[in-house]
Amino acid sequence: MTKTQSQKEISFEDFKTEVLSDYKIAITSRECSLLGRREVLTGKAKFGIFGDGKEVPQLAMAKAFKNGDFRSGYYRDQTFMMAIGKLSIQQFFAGLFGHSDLEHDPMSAGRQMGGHFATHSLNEDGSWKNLTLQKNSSADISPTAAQMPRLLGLAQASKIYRNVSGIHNKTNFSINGNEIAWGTIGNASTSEGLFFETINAAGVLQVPMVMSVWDDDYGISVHAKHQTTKENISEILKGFQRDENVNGFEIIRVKGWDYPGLIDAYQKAAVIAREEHVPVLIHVNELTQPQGHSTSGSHERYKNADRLKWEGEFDCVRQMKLWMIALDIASAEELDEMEAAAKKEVLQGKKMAWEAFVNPTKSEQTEVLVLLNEVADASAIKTFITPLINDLKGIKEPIRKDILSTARKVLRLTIGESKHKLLSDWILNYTEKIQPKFSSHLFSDSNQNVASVNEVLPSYDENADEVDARLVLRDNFDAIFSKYPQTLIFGEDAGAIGDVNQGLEGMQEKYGDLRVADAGIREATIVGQGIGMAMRGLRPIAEIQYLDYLLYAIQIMSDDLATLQYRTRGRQKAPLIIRTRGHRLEGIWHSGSPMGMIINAIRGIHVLVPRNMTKAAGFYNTLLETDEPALVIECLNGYRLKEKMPTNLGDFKTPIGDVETIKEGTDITVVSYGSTLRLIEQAAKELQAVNINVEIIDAQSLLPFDLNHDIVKSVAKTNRLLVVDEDVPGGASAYILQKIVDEQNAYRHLDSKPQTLTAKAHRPSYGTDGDYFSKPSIEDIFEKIYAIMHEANPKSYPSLY
Ligand SMILES: Cc1ncc(C[n+]2csc(CCOP(=O)(O)OP(=O)(O)O)c2C)c(N)n1
Ligand SMILES: [Mg+2]
Repeated sequence: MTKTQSQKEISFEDFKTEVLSDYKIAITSRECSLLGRREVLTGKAKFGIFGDGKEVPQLAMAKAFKNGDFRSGYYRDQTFMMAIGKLSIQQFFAGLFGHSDLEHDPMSAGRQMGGHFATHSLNEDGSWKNLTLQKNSSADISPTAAQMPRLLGLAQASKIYRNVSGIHNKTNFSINGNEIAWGTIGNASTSEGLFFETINAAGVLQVPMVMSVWDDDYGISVHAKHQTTKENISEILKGFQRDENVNGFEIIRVKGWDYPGLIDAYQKAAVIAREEHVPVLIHVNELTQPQGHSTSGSHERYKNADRLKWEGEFDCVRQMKLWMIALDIASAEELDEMEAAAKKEVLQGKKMAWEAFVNPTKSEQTEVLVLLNEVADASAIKTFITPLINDLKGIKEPIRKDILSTARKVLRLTIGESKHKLLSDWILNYTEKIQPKFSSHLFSDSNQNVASVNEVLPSYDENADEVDARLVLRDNFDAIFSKYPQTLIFGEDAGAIGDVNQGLEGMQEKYGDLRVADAGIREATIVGQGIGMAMRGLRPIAEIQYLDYLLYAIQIMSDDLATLQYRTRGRQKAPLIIRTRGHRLEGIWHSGSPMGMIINAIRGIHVLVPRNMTKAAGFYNTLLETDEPALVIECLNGYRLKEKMPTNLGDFKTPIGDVETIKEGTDITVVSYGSTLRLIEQAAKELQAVNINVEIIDAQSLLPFDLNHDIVKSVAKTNRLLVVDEDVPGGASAYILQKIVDEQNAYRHLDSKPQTLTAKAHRPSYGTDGDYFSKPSIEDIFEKIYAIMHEANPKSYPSLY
């Protein structure tokens, strides 16, 4: 009896200690929110969005969260991050101030506003850490519900690791697929399509995902009655509930201020997800927002007195405190003392974060002031410079903009003076040192980036047969799947029938339906699956059936995938390959080539536009040797054209960022890519007959573009330039023109106006005539080039019209 009693006592003691330690995290987090808001209102930080009112459920989630698990959440989760030991007080404030040093703000090095959390999956050199030894959070982004698509992939990775054998280096990422992906979302954000798309897909895929909805009845000022049918997300998702006969979700509802209830809910959810690989939805309701949505407004404007009173009473931290007192875990006085201590600690942490933030800039200010005084002393117009110096000197806590803009203003005043060079050197050095803090890591800096891969030409048997080009792709995919066990492909019709153009024919039979899989019609989450799985060490290829439907996924590519390396300053990566097919075929939604929109939306992802399937296959082979994301657009009208079958399948590599001259010529340089090149080749033959000798360059990759500046060398020879594509006027052709004329300085060599020839501004019309009157035709290309030659030499090339 005593033994049992003492065991019980010991366990009660342990329990007490654990609860008190949780409470300490909750009040520390709350204090950070309160002080954080004040820092914004006094002008030290620019914007604040905090996790107050959501503390207690996050403690429960953290308890169930294990090493190897991943979070994909949003800006309310500071308490969770603190509870898993990945966010200190000082780091919280460094993020709020926008400290551009990763040592201080490990979430994004000041690139994201505070409240956007991340852990480091990568070492400084871009290599993977062992993710099973740490708790992981994918990097948050601001667009509501945009954390959802990747959540699906983070969860699916566990399923792949558990069920697919032979994956290399698996133990760095998974231990038998036991990892859960934990999603968090606000109640209002569940109105987004991405939320519903993800929920449905997770139910279909049966992946270990625990989805928490933090429900505070509001989305900024908009009440649940405008957001959610029946004002209740778990009620309307009831149909997803699994039963003995059919798969689905486990759905749990719990009050956000009920600490023991929350702990039970999260423990239960974790077992279901981890062991059974069944997704769980936890609807956490009755949450509050003690300080309103963010620092940009006050909630008294839209919450009535009753609501505000209720929020005060049911504040989850207050309720936890009352519960602790009722259970005799601590007295009110003891808890008050804890709160006072937490307040002090937070204040101290904030001070340290502020000093660390301003001290480097203060010493830069001192340095530039010494220099500026020297420049002023030697200047004939010292009286004009001194006020600028005094203004800078007067700033107690300068930012870098103050320093640099003063130096640059003084520079203009000292042209021709003795110290001018000293100052200009300083400005250049300073900019070179500081600019990367804001601009580095758009792409991978590692030794596996695209620049690290050299071209390997396809090799051929002497009597190699010409085959349907889709077979080159198919056989190359076969080589890829056997060479890289961590690769998998999925998309609409990609599985059983082997894609709509049979580029994956037979692959599912050979490699199984986890590695070659059909997916629902849900482009955004197909890409999301890819992002999440790539973040966990797999090499997914997400297939989007047609380029025109990439628009459904462009948001997530732009907001999530393209920014991932950048927004974590190189501490997370998702080397996802997105495969699609496009350019001209038939009608508005099967002929699109909206390349300008794409390349401008997804800086941070490589965009590759192979002209045939051998080139495309070579890009896949290259990409699998790199650690960067890319979009590969195959030519929709090229699958049945004939190409020779290479012998080195899986090994030949198309270089990224290299152009290829596919026909040499002397009169004009024509730059294009993709399907259009075949028309240009035909037009060039016809132009040869009238003595116009065209040089044709295949850009091959739009991002990056002609890294060696080979096109300008061609223009230097021909002195004329035409860019042709199937995009709208001013689309990708304008980008290409800017690259060549502006960046490569081709204007110096031009004897004729550089021009573009594009599709019409409208979507391409249906049928052969629709194509002829919508997209550039062989005649259009012939005549455009002829007109340029006519203008240059009307005698030799008399006007056609
Ligand atoms: C796509 C998109 N639209 C609008 C916004 C602006 N916005 C930021 S938070 C928010 C409300 C979110 O409410 P909820 O999901 O309930 O989360 P809460 O802040 O209440 O925790 C809105 C509309 C955004 N960030 N992204
Ligand atoms: Mg809300």
